[in-house]
Amino acid sequence: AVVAVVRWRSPLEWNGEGTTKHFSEIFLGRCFVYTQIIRPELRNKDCTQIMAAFKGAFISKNPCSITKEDYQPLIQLDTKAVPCNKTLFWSKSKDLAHQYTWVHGNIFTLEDTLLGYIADDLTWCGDPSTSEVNEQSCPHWKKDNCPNNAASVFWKVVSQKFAEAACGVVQVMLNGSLSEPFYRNSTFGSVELLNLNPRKVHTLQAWVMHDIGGATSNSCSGSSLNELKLIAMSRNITFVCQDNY
Ligand code: N1C
Repeated sequence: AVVAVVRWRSPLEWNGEGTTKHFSEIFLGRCFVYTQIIRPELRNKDCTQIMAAFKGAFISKNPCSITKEDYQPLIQLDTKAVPCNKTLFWSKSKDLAHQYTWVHGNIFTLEDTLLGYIADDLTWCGDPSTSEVNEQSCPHWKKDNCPNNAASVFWKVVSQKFAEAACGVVQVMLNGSLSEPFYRNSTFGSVELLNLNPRKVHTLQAWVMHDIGGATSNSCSGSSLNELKLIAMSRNITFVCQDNY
């Protein structure tokens, strides 16, 4: 007799942390908190449909070959844009930026929008051999040489959309304690800055933050901020910089 040996293929092992435990419950919980409580004008959004579109981008796929197109069905479900003059970008200053928008109440980072709010601090990936998320491990972009992993591509896609939608004056909070507060390869430098629409955005205002009680600095006159200024100016966007805001 011929015996077919069907081997169960277990998910590949990667060097990064696996999908956040209780991913689906956290996803739905955050989606309902956002659409029912934080922005009740979104109360008719279908969180189950949003999660299905999100998972559809990476479930059952090679987690290192995710494309921007994979996230298009999800992006199309999120329609609400931030009002003009209310967009805040940040780079290497996430916690402070979020504390600021939380206290201020009327200025928005990407994590104050639906998709950013849901995905913030979560990890996720799939595997070609199953239709489940991989809770064991996910690719580490560097250690696994995997730039096109599910999370990195997601942040690229949503950051691009967030920047394209911005209008009026836009703000960016930078970390003045770093030698390069503006870093060209960051998401802000490589995606958001280049996707601002100069027909809609007239001014980019940088706030360079420093540790309270620490030394003040003059980063605005340094070479890193000058590089940002030149890129903004070449794109016909007025650049304003303020140290120690
Ligand atoms: O690479 P960065 O910062 O410059 O990206 C920040 C920039 C912000 O203005 C956001 O609009 O890009 C957007 N963004 C997020 O909102 C975000 N939330 C969580 C980009 N990345 C985001 N993350 C995760 O932090 C993601 O895993 C990414 O790789 C880091 C980038 O943080 P950074 O280097 O401080």
